[in-house]
Amino acid sequence: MESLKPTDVLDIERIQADFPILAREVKPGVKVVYLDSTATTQKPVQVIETMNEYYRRSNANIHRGIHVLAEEATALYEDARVTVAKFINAPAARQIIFTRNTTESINLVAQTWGRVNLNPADVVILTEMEHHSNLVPWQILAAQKNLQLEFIPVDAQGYLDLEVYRSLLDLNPKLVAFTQMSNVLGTINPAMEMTQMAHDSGAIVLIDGAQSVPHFPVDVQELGADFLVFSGHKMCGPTGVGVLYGRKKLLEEMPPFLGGGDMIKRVQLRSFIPNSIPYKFEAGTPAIAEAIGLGAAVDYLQQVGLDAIAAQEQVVVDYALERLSEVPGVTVYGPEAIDRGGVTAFNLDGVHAHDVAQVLDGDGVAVRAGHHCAMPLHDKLNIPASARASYYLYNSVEDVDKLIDAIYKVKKIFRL
Ligand code: C6P
Repeated sequence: MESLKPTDVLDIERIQADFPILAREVKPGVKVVYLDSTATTQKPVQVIETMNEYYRRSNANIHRGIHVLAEEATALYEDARVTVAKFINAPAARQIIFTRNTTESINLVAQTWGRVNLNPADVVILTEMEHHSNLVPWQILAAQKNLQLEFIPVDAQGYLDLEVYRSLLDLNPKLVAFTQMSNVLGTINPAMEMTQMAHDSGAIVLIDGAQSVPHFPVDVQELGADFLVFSGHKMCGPTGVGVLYGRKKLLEEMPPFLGGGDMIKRVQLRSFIPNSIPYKFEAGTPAIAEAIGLGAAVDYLQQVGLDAIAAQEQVVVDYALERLSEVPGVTVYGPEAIDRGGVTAFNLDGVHAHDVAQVLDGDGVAVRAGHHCAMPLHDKLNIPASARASYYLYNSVEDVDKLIDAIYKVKKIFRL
């Protein structure tokens, strides 16, 4: 029996009108139902137009020229930094480093802070639910510096085992790095509590905010994070720009990551003096239009309201969990709706996740299938892959109905 349908919090029709791609028919008469925002989100016209306008009116390199266009481009780029800083309540805009994405931000911390501050036999604590981008950079560093990596286990319900975490802290780790929200289970981890516990044991904390910052209010000062990293493309912004927030003292003490233009104060043939933060970490011409686009994305999200976005996702994920649980043969991974963001990874008995995704695509329902760059988590769940539907501010409860209808079609095709 079909469940009682809840009401959307946001005016989804109005929101969808901001996203031109959502009007697209992916085949004749079939409109896209975009359920892959955890991979990358769609972009509203406000972001597209801001970038368009930048290229039409103000395009120039930044921090270099003194002509009108260069000054305009520089001001727009630096304004975006201020916008992002305010969005996460960073104490100062210079604590915002523009990188390419979350992955680059984590590699930056590993190869600068990590290379200087970590020594053989030092302990780094990660979790079993990390995305590869919060595992591999530490594995590379561990091989370079002979570090000891430890992992907070994920329990059967998709939560981190905080008792084991507590005992791992007895090893006096130098760093704890974890995701605030899992891109597979959707679990929202108790980041503030975990950060406090790490600090009490003297460790530095890096929080992967790739799946949290776009979806609910994140305040770096409240969290107490030493580093917070996220990607523009997962929050209605363009690809090619990401963020590293860091505590001022840490950033100032860290050596540069990449060498080249703009990251220096003075260069001689055999030596250089690094620039101050944030420029020390932004070597070469950055993704100027993209950073400006990210600023516009933040303005857009704030206009809709992060609390309203989170509430909308709660309604949708709650409904999705309920409807998925009614489909015989479907297993959903992760915790209850109350502790999760807008992600539902699942499998259908007897059908590979890729086949599920392919049949869904036939009805315009776009989901991701595979290991979602979290292979160790899939190993732990004892599955090779999962299909994943993920939700954002433009998804309605009707989109969930379309997902469920398409899953029933998979069952019909595979005679289940
Ligand atoms: N997850 C997904 O489909 P990048 O690729 O650098 O912008 O983001 C990496 C990343 C880091 N942490 C988490 C928790 C993530 O979810 C991601 C990206 C996408 O799940 C692409 S693999």
